[in-house]
Amino acid sequence: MRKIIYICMIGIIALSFTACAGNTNSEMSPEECAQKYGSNVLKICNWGEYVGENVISDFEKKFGAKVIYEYCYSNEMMYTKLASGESYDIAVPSEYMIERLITEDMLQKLDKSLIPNEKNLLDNLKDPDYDPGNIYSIPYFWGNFGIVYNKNNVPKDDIEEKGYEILRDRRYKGRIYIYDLERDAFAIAFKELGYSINTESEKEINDAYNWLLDVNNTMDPAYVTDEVIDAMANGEKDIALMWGGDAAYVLSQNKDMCFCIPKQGTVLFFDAMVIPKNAENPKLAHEFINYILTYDASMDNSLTVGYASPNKKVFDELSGEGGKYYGNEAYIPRQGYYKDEVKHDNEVLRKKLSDLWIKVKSS
Ligand code: N2P
Repeated sequence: MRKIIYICMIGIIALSFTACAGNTNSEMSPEECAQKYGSNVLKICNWGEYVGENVISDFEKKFGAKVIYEYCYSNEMMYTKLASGESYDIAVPSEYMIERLITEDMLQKLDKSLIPNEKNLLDNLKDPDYDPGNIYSIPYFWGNFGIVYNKNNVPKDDIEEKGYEILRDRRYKGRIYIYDLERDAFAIAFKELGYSINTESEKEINDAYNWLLDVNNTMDPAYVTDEVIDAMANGEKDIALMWGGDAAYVLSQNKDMCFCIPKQGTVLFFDAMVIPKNAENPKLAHEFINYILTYDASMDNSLTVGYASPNKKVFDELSGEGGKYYGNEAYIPRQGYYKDEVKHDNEVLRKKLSDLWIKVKSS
């Protein structure tokens, strides 16, 4: 079991970690924090199972801060919260949502003089297409989408040959988990059919819809979010579509589990920290971004949840010989494969996929 317990209550749970005034480990008192940053409260919106065991409490101790930490389980949910005026100091959307938030003028430009640890980033995460120059965002985790499978029940050769088509192999009926995110579920259908995950073609979207419909109607899949992590670590089903980081954790817990990134291509994603326009404590938000890029916080993050670190030293150590994720193919994102793609914001997909995904799941 992960130490961070997954709690699901209509998808959203707010946890408040209150700094203990007078804590002897504090480097800054809450009063000093409030004086320096204007307030000692920092409100964060992040994915579930996505932060190191001590990352928040250490930040609170070091800066005398009180962190209010809310979970979001999709980019669309994050967007809805921000667009409805809810105020966060930090949010951690994926690249395609960052594109949308920039276009809609919902983010603050970062003050790089407050983020000297930006120098710790891996080279390939600097100056990304979705935010040239990292003007609005600093990477938090990155990785692939792929298939976790139980090697005792699903032959390696078979899954490597079939890729996503394994999801329609009747031998695995009722033995499959599908991650409940519309852009990613459609992405695997697009890839299986040889299309771009960013297609705007009505025919291609319709073909992908029919493919997913067929999987739904013939294979009896279970649609899940983060509960899939412990379920696969416990070997409850044979096949699961999962994020690389969650998969890395599963593989580190259960030696029967393997990870396959299909030859049809997959999603390469980048989740990054942004400061929304209406943030109430942007100064402390900059401090948090800088803190996440430290060796200790980055190490705790990746060690706890298994996602690839944006911090070069941490990434190299964990994936290198002797590192916790050495040889763990789920931790190290596949780069440079010609069929892999990064999602882009696209109005056509945005409008259609949400409706079609509901139809798939309720068919
Ligand atoms: C789930 C985190 C998913 C992040 N634990 C993918 N962007």
